[in-house]
Amino acid sequence: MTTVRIIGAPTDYGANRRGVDMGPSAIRYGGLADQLAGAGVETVDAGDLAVPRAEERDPDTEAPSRGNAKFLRETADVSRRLADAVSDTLADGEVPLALGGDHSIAIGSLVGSARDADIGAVWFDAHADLNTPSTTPSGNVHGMPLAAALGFDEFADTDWANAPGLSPENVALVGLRSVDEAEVDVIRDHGFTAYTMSDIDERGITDVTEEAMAAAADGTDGVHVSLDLDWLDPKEAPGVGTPVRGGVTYREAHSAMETVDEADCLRSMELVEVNPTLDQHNETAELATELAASAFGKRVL
Ligand code: 5AB
Ligand code: MN
Ligand code: MN
Ligand code: MN
Repeated sequence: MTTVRIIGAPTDYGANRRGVDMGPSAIRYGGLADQLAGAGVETVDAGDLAVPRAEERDPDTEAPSRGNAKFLRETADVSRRLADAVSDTLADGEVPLALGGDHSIAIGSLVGSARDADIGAVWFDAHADLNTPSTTPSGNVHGMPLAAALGFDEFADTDWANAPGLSPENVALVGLRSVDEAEVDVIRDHGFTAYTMSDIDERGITDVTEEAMAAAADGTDGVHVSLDLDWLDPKEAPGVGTPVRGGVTYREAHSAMETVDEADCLRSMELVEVNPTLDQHNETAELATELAASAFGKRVL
């Protein structure tokens, strides 16, 4: 029987909106353990990583080599500890499920998941998250985690990002609809597999997700699935800091997660960007728990 280890990472250093640090509580309260039980997996909850409040820290954007990235030192600290928790979980034969927090936590998840293995990643997100301190339009590190884990630009020489076991040929982005100019060039130049919302419209979510999982898994030891709740349309998932109209529907999202399960190569996963202060009756957090259950095998019949 699969055991899923839940690891909370209540950060908001990487986002432009306070409140995303309450994501792990909201997702647990939204019924994560029950949903996963419904998927027939065992769960253990490792609690939350200790994350100092952003107000007590200096975003420190003046430091050399940090470019315009805010809270990069704090992000490095959380990333190191999350990477250890994720790699320990895998070493114990369990499946890590990290709860954000903002999407910067993906750096720790990916580095930990790729510590002793070659991995792929599928990025379900409205955004590409491929900015770096030199290209970011906002300074927010939640727009950079994929670039960080791949060791682009300033992240190349760090000891906390740049996962050696992850390369762009095994990264697939699904659901793109808000991509910065610099990110468009990066996607074209590095051989990513990338699907916009138009691709999903034309080909259907099942086809696209099957292909994304296959491209990510090819030649690797398994796939990390990163689920940013702003991947969904804001009508379905209002509780996110950077909503973009025109996202996937409730049914498409479930169908994609069922396809993730069927691909049978899920190694690690995270649910990120749930912001309870922007949500309605915790519906975005509840949706996150349902989608995780589908990815771990829950079915109606
Ligand atoms: B999210 C933007 N590309 O870099 C930037 O929600 C938005 O983790 C990033 O996908 C959105 O600031 C980050 C404009
Ligand atoms: Mn996003
Ligand atoms: Mn994201
Ligand atoms: Mn966001």
